[in-house]
Amino acid sequence: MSPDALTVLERCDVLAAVSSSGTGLTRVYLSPEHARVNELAAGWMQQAGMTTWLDAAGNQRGRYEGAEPGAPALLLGSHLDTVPDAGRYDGMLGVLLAIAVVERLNVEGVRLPFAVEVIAFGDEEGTRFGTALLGSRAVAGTWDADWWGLLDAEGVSLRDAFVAFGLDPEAVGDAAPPRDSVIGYLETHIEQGPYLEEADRALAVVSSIAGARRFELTMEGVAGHAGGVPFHRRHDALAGAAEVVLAVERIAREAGCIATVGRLEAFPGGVNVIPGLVEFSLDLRAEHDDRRDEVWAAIEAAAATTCAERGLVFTAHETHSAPAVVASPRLAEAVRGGIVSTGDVEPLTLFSKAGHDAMAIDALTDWAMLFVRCGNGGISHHPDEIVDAADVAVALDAFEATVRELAGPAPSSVGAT
Ligand code: HGY
Ligand code: MN
Ligand code: MN
Repeated sequence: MSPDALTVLERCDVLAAVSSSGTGLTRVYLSPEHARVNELAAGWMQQAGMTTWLDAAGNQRGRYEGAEPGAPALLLGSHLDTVPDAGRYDGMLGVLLAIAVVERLNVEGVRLPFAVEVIAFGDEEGTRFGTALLGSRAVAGTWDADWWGLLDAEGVSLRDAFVAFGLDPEAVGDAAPPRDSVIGYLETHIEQGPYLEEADRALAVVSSIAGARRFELTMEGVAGHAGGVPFHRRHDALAGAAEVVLAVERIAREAGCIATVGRLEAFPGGVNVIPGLVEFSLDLRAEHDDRRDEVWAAIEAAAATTCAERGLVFTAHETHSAPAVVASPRLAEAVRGGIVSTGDVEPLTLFSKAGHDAMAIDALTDWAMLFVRCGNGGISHHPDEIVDAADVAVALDAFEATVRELAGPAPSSVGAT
């Protein structure tokens, strides 16, 4: 087992200990825990021979110069933030594998025809402010000024969180590099699904990433006495919301899309009170945006029927939208070559149902992704998320080979006899 693959896993454990919750792993954008893992990543980047800086959106950046100082850069990266009660490899593994690739180049004194930059994005999940990909959208130059008013669960605005983190909101545009200073983006990430485990393969090339839309939904009825109000007089917001939740599952399954209600809260919340209001979330994804949007229209229609039958009012507020994106054939071919170099002569290609920072970086430059098998049936966004050390080792070799493949044939050493 290569020592650097074991180091990657040890560093995943070090990062997993940096959590805002006493139990489990939760780390959100622009938090003290985010600042701490940025410091750790910066130290490992410096050890790998990189110059480091915190960019204008709070992403931790590192740069390893090419043969010519100031050359355009190949970007490698993933994210350091997590969902609540997360696993320790979603995002973190990709950042640490990127650093390990640079460390290998540095140890050998290899300088490529391009620079290599590693980006540890600060907010891929959107856990704190609801809208996802904030760090990578800043790097892509697609920051939306409307986001400054987004509030977290404590009522802190994104703008105030920037200032508290030591960032200048007016300078957020500085996180985006000039387009001609970047030659592409590569991300290694756990699959977060069961397909590699079922196929008994360690790695795969990603073909495309599902487009996603997220909503905050409400169902409003009339609160009332759980004993005194007969059924025919009820406007039970929770019964109505439950019908919508099941319609979401039915409609998405029939359409071959993926939809999840991850959060639901009934108010006023008394066991002897008919719920008058339900607030719930919707995460909707599909390989093609038009299909996803058709499913959303069908869900809205189903909600309208429920409201008509039960005398309820349904509202929807969209909190996030990211279009489906397709990997660059050029870069995906290099990833495929990297996998082949590890002995897997017919690499699998998978469509990613999970979202990734590459979705945002697609607006800046070409991208490709390398998937790594995760065990336990591919469980993720869960403390039982797990990877096999041997798979991490082969992923590191494949990732390094991909970067070197993009650099072209190794220059023959001058004066060789
Ligand atoms: O939600 C996702 O698919 C990603 O893990 N943020
Ligand atoms: Mn995730
Ligand atoms: Mn992720």
